[in-house]
Amino acid sequence: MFCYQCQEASKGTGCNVVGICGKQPETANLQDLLIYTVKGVSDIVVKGGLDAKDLGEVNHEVLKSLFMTITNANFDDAAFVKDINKMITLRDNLRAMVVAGPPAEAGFFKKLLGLAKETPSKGIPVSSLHDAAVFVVGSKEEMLTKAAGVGVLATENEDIRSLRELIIYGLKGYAAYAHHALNLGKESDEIYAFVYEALAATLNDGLGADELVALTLKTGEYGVKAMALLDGANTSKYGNPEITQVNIGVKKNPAILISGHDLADLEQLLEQTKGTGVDVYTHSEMLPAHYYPAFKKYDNFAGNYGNAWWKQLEEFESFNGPVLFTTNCIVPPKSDKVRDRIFTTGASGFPGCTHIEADANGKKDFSAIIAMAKTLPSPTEIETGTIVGGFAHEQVFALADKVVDAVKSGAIKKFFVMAGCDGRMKGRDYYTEFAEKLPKDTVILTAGCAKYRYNKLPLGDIGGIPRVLDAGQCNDSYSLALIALKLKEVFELGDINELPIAYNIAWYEQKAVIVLLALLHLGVKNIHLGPTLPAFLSPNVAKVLVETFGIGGIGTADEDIKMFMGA
Ligand code: SF4
Ligand code: SF3
Repeated sequence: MFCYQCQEASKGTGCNVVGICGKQPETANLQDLLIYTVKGVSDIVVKGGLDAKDLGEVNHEVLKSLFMTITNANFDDAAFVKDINKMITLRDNLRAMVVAGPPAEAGFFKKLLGLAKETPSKGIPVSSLHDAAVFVVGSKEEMLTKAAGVGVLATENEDIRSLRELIIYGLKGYAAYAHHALNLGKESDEIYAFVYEALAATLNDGLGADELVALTLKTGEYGVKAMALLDGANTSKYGNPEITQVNIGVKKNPAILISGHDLADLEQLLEQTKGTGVDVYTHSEMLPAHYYPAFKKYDNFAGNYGNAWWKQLEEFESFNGPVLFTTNCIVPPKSDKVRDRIFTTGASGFPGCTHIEADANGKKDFSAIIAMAKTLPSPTEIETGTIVGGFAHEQVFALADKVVDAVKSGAIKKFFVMAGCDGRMKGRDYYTEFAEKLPKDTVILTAGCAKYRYNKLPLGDIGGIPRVLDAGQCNDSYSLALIALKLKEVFELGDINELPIAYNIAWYEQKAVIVLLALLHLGVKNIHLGPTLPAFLSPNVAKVLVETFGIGGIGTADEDIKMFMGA
């Protein structure tokens, strides 16, 4: 195995024995092969001139496959073998549409693509397709043998490899966001078309560093579109997030803990637990669900339990009830006792945990989780009180006058965007120290699980404006970008970088990569990224990012605050 897609990459270079995240070598290799297969699908779509609007189910499966390979989403080999087989079947049928030769499976076009009639074969020679579009494997052993030659290291030039992987990791985050939107019935052909374009480009040996740098920026442009799509899907269905006090203590009822990012899954769980005497608590990235008006009507939506994902082993122990993962981040459970209480759905999975599939209408049956909850004790209290959040774009726009006055009067000197991920690395204490030591006339704008490093600190407020404004999940970094653009308009500035906003972002997995690329596309400069720079940036690629965009790492909290405050 070789994997360097996340911030925990072993020795800062890559995991090659077993993942620091707990990913086993075979799982890593199967993930490589799945990505390769999806690249093959993209090669056929692009070279065959197929239109994403005709590709229905293929589009959906491509998103899901990319999503499954995100750090800490899915550790289940059986799920990957099944998905590789599914993607190979789709790939082979697509190929039959564009090359001369035997026809596709009977009914394929109608069944999977929703086409009324078969598209006439374009007759491109099969030899024009990449190996990814034609390779054959049967058993899991054959898959693993094939995987050994198609992973990250198959690209020898380290700069090309770095750029290809930067694009692919961005696409993984992008696919995750597009998949959440899809679960709420929102999709867009241009979002799919870009996945095919970009993945096919990563197979093209004719593309050099300049073309790949351009494609990286285009990935950021599409990242904005994917986040906007998801924002529209969430807010049109559940309303605009509003200022909310979230209970962090516990109630007496037995309960289910829901983690991950998928609001459609949460809605189904709340509907099914309503009136059953079972409460629902959020964990980690699901916390911001409390900010949406639509979920406030559920009396059993009891609060948020615990902290960021990496504390789950101890927090699941004391929660006592079952846990539902809708997405990453899963930490491999150490005891059977906890593992037996974990359920997964969507792109997430863990061997030995029950996986709940949707039926043909997208409905999920959570009755087994509810039944288990009823047999288990209620959660053990680990803290009490409330935390405040809900500062997504519309809520902040509603407060705009107050915010603008505070900036004009000098009550607020600077905003710090500290969005992104949290993680278990000791060096992340930096973010707590940084938040604590920031001057009292500064405000933190946050989103993603990075917030858990400072959202329970008594940082106070400035004239009623809390000093930590939480917009929501990592995808709600989109809100932070909209807020910045709004302030630029209000202050009549020509450049977003003239605003009193500094960017000190924590990253961990690939959703943070698409957020970063989206910010770069919006023209944001001088973003600081920590706790360490990505292992997948080669020295030359890192140099381009530093010279073109002023990307930097982090130092000590004291030095960095001085630097950001311009002292
Ligand atoms: Fe290592 Fe991160 Fe890859 Fe896991 S996802 S194997 S920790 S680089
Ligand atoms: Fe967190 Fe996994 Fe990235 Fe969605 S839950 S931000 S790490």
